[in-house]
Amino acid sequence: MVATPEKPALQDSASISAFGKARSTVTGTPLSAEEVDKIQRFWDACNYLAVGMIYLRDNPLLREPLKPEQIKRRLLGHWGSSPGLSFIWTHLNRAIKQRDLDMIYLAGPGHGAPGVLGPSYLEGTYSEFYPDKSEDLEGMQKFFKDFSFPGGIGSHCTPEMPGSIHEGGELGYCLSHAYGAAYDNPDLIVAAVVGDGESETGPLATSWHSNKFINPIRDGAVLPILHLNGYKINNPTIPARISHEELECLFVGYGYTPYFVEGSDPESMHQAMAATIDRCIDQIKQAQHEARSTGRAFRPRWPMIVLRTPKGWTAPAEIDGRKIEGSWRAHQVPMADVLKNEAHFRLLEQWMRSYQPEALFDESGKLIAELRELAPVGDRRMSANPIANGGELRKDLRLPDFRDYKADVPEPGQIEVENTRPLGVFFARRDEE
Ligand SMILES: Cc1ncc(C[n+]2csc(CCOP(=O)(O)OP(=O)(O)O)c2C)c(N)n1
Repeated sequence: MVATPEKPALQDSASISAFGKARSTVTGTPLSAEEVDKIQRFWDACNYLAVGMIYLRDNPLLREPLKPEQIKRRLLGHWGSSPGLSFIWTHLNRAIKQRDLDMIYLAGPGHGAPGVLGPSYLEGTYSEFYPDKSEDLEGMQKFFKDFSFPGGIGSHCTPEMPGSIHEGGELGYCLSHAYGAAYDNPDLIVAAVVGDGESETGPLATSWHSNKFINPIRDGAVLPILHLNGYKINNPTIPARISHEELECLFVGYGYTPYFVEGSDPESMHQAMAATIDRCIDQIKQAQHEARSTGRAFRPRWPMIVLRTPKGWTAPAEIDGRKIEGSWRAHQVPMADVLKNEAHFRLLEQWMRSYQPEALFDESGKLIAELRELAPVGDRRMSANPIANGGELRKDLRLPDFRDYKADVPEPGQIEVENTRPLGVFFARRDEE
């Protein structure tokens, strides 16, 4: 008998750290030091708002020392996903501005709504839709207080949220919705953030294959971004526990070109993310140009990004000796006992002040102009894009009168008619009209 040669065991990635300087497939430093600084501060503002929404009901810019009565009685919301979601948003904004892109954003982990509501408020869109949440101290206070409050702002990316076509409460449908939006929308790029936990659901695991149905001439593009923050509530995710090679092969097998961006050091992560998004947009535009100029609808190997960061990125590293940033404990409210624990209460204030709100917002409470300039304007804002704002592009359905397709039934049980055939005729006529 011939002995089977021993295969080397697959490397386990439990040791792949989400921390440290950026490691990325695309290298390069496309940003100036000034751009890195501004992007960082815009993201700080997003993170500040996310924490504020989860914890505060008053004193929104901490203009006075925090008091217990300014904390919400019931703390509800998800911090863990939020910093990654707003990090991605901030970087997509740069690409939109630079290239005048028509782009929308879907947050698969829709429970990370604070990470999407924040940028939408900073871009001014939220206040345009909801004038009581104005861009000043008073508006920010209402914005914080109403988050996850009965009758107020939903804790997930609800339909009422400007720019949201995907709620994300039931995990699994992000890519299906994203591809649905891209079909027949040739100029649109749909950025679709998929949670690594979400990626384990049946619907999501199947929907990677939707890239097979994209026609690069007639349809827009989807840019999937796997948000690999390692945990799904209390457990590690499978994508975070397989080797780099296996993960890469998985997405190559699905027909994508995967680009990795991994780490936590802000400066190098900003450079890596900017360089990677630039590459992805170049690749999308190149494929579309090739198909549209030749009339050949081939299937490109569309780009996708794997973003590995600590869960709850920028939260306190540890509380009472227990890891928070980069751990499952960051999933929801990292310190749910701030009203009972004085040390945690102080730590919350310290955490919020670490984003330096006084340098991000002006006297009135509005984001300072030099940071506001980072966001696109008008309909180019992902939060204001008409494609993602219910009712703005409403068209009447072309519907012939269904009564014209009815089956005549003179007496019960006398005739046999299929239901699908008349329905097919109905649809065919509808398309003719
Ligand atoms: C279909 C479904 N199953 C379970 C849940 C409960 N749930 C809410 S958040 C979450 C973890 C999601 O993890 P991930 O997608 O990685 O998002 P993140 O870690 O960024 O919060 C789970 C399992 C859900 N919302 N939907």
